[in-house]
Amino acid sequence: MSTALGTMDDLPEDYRQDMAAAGVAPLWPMMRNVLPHGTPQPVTQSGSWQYQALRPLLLRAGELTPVEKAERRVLVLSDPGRGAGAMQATSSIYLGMQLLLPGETAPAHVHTPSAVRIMVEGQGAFTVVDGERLPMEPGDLVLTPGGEWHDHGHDGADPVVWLDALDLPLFVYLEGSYATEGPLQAQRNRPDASQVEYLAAGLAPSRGRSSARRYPMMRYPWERTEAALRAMAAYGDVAELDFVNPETGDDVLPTMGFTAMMLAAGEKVEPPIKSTSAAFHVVKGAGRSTVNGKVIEWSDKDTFTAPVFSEITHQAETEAFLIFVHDRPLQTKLGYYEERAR
Ligand code: GTQ
Repeated sequence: MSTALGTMDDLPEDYRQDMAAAGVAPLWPMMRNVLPHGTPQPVTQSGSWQYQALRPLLLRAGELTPVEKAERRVLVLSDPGRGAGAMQATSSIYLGMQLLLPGETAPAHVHTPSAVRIMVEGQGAFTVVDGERLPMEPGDLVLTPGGEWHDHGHDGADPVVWLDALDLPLFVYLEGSYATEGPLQAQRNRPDASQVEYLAAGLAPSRGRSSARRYPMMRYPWERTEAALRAMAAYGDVAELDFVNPETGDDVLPTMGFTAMMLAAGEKVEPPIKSTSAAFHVVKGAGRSTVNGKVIEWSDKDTFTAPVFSEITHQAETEAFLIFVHDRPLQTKLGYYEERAR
């Protein structure tokens, strides 16, 4: 096994210039940068965002920038490891807090990345995806898969805020990110599929009559998620539930996965070290988490992140509900998802 690899300084200046002129570079001085031993060396650093600090900034954006001038009125949560202005929260996950004021409309568009909304505050907003009107109530998870037309509207009386999670960094990296704008969609006169075809877990439209869509259910109402977590906790099970496609049982999207978790007051959990990066959003409750030694105090509507291979501990002070976004679906497809004992 090689230990000390040759460096750039070992090479004569004229050879370095000739390589650069020929458009090549030696691998060996860079080998450990691109292939470090044992674990990756993430650029991402754990970040945390208190909702009480973001909320006034968002409302100010509402005064300063009309939605027509923004298309999407969003404050992006920038990874501290990449610095101010970073358009990503982890290597693969983009997070943004989006504000919609009463009566506003965010115009229809379609893009290659997928988006998921976790509703944070306010009543009366909705997203229309491929003609299906998806109501957005606090804690709801709403999917906007890549390639599906979507626009947002707001019939309520108070500002509405939600957290956007997108696989945008991947698409930017692949030079595959783009959007197309279009007219507002006509809405089908029918409640969304979570209230009709997929009203109950374990029941799906009869195979003879339906040909399942790729994304059959695009809204996961919070009250059902909370009830299911409470039932598991009441019987002593680890109260963690993955959001899945009700037809296939697969993760809801090809790249990003979403997991809801409940912690009882005082409960402490130490999950294994995972190869995924993650973002945690506190639906309600208070507690503290440690990410690679950094202590993050959290309460209602706060958000924090963890880079790949983080050592994470969660400790709830009150009963707490969190939803976390991770890239396990992508890593599983690429064949390298991994968990390690701590
Ligand atoms: O709501 O469609 O945070 O297109 C970033 C890009 C939200 C959206 C974002 C988007 C959207």
